[in-house]
Amino acid sequence: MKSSERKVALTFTLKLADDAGKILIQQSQKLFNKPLKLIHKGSAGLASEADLKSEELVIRRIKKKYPGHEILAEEDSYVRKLKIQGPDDPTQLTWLIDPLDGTNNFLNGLPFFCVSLALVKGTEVQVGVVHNPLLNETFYATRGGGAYLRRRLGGKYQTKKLRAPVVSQPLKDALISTNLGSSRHNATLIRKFPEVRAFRRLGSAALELSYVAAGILDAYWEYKLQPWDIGAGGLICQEAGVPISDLAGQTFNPYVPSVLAARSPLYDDLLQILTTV
Ligand code: LIP
Repeated sequence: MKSSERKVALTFTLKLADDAGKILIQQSQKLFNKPLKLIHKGSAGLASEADLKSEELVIRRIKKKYPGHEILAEEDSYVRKLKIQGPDDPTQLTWLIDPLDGTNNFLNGLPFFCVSLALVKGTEVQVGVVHNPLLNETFYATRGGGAYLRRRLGGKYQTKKLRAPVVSQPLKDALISTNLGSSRHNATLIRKFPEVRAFRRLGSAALELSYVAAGILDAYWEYKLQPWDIGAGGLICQEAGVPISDLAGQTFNPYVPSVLAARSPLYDDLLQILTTV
């Protein structure tokens, strides 16, 4: 993909994420007074009217602008019972769509959720946008073009380039987000984990990765994720220069369901702990 094509795709994706975010705000207003219709997806969790409406807009716009591209969207893939795997063709262009990442937060009224959109060639993410409509914060990146955070605060727009912080802060001072405590983590890991400043469990993989890229969190890892959870946030980390891989230390690939992102040199310490405990 040419850099000019990535730029066009980025402009399109930023607008799309913003419009999908407006749907989430409307749905959040509706949720204030009455519950939304829910879909129970078993082990795949919950979805709501908000997820469906946001996803419907995103798919419709992508199909119109890029009719030749593949689409892998969270709710649609559940309905179509798609087997989630990477493409055989390394040149295939696929959109990874999470119309509402942090559904549980959203439904409980916890204001930490986003729209996460990524365009991937083969298994290599080309464009990624993570938009938090409540905070008006958008993290975005293009392959080779850097990662950025744009926000609107008090009516003023600010944009900054994200660069991996080089701080030799020890693990005991790190602020880490992970789903420690869920059944996906074994009890031994929790018991044996060295002292850290604090653990968080924020509930939106896309935002958590973006927060590591921005230096807001020192590290994030999680197991059993889906490509639409980590595609955009993964590229944002890579472009910010933050080390990211799967939990076996292999190069980041959105189709591999585990992820570890941490600023250097914590990344090495954490990988060591997570692969040996
Ligand atoms: C969720 C993630 C969350 C993770 C869940 C789920 P959803 O995405 O971002 O952090 O723990 O497994 O995938 O379902 O809210 O879009």
